[in-house]
Amino acid sequence: MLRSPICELLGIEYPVFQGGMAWIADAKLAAAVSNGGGLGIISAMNANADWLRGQIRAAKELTDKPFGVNIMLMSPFADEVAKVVAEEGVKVVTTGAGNPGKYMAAWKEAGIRVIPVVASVGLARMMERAGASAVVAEGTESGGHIGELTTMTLVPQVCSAVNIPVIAAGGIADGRGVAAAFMLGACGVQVGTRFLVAEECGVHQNYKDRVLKAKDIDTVATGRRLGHPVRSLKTRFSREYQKAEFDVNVTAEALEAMGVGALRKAAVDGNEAEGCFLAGQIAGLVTKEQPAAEIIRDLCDGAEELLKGAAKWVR
Ligand code: TUI
Repeated sequence: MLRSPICELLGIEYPVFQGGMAWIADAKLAAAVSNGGGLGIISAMNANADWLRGQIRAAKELTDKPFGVNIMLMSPFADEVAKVVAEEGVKVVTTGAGNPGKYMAAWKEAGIRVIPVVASVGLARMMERAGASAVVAEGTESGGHIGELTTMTLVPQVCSAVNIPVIAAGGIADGRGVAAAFMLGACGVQVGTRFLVAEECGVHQNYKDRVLKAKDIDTVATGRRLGHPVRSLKTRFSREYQKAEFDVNVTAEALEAMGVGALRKAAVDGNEAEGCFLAGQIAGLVTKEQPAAEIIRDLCDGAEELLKGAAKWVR
C-alpha cells in the first residue's frame, strides 16, 4: 500500500489530495474523496462565510474522515472565510493565489494544519518559516491559476529547500504521475483534473464531457497581461479572451470584466459559448467517469506497482 508521513500527519489512508476547484469542489465531492481514503477539499472560492459554513457542516454529515478547505486568497471574502475555518474546527486548510502569511498565526492557534499551495521556492521557504505543516508545490501544468515552473522542475527544488513534507501537483492523473512525484521527492500528490470526472463531482455534464474529450494540446494559459495566468480548455471563451489580451486597444478593466462569471457559467451552467473550463494539461489522459474512491485506488495501486518494479532499471 502506498503510504507516506503525510498520511500519519493528517490521519488519511492514501497520500492523495483533491484540488480545491472553484465552483466545483463542494461538500459532496470532498466527502467522497475523504471517504475513499484521500483528503477531500472544499473550495471556498469567491463565496462568503455563510456558504462555506453550510458546506463544512454538510461535509461533516457525509463523512467522519478529515477533510480540508481551500481558501483562494484573491477572494474578496478571504478574511471572513479565514475566520469560519477556525470556528468550524476544520482540520486542514490549503491556500492558493497568494501569500497566506497574515492568517497563519490564527489558524495555527485553532489547531489547523496549514498547507499553502506554492509555485516557487521563495514562497515555500517563507511558508515553512511561518509554520506551515507542509506545502503543495504546484506546477504550471495545472488547471486554474498557475505559476511559471513545471512540476518536474518545481517539486525537486522545493523539496531541497524545505524540511516539511511536499505534495506535488500539476500534471498528475495516474499511477505514473504519482510514482514520478515520489521520485522527485514529494510524499503525496494533489489531483484536480481527474477528480473533475468523479461520479460524485457535481460539475455540469458538459464540463465533464469537454475534459473527457480533451487531447494533450487542448489547454491554453490566458491572463498573463493582468498578472494572473489561468489555464483552461481551448474554447470560444479562451479564444476570444486571448484575442482581446493581444489587442492593445482593449483596456485592463475590459479584460477583467470579460472574466467575471465565466467559471460559474462553465461549472454550473455548462455554457460552452461563454464559460471558462479550467483544466490541466493532463486532461488528455482522463477518459472515464469513475467513483472518487476508485480513482484514488487506481492512482495509488498504479504507483505502488511501478515503485516496486523500479529496481529493474538498476544493473
Ligand atoms: O490558486 C490556484 N489555482 C486557482 S485559484 C482559482 S480562482 C481564480 N479565478 C479567476 C482568476 C484567478 C483565480 C483557480 N485556480 N493554485 C495555487 C497557486 N497559487 N498557483 C499559483 C499560486 C500563487 C501565485 C502567486 C501563489 C502565490 C503567488 O504569489 C505569492 C505572493 O508573494 O504574493
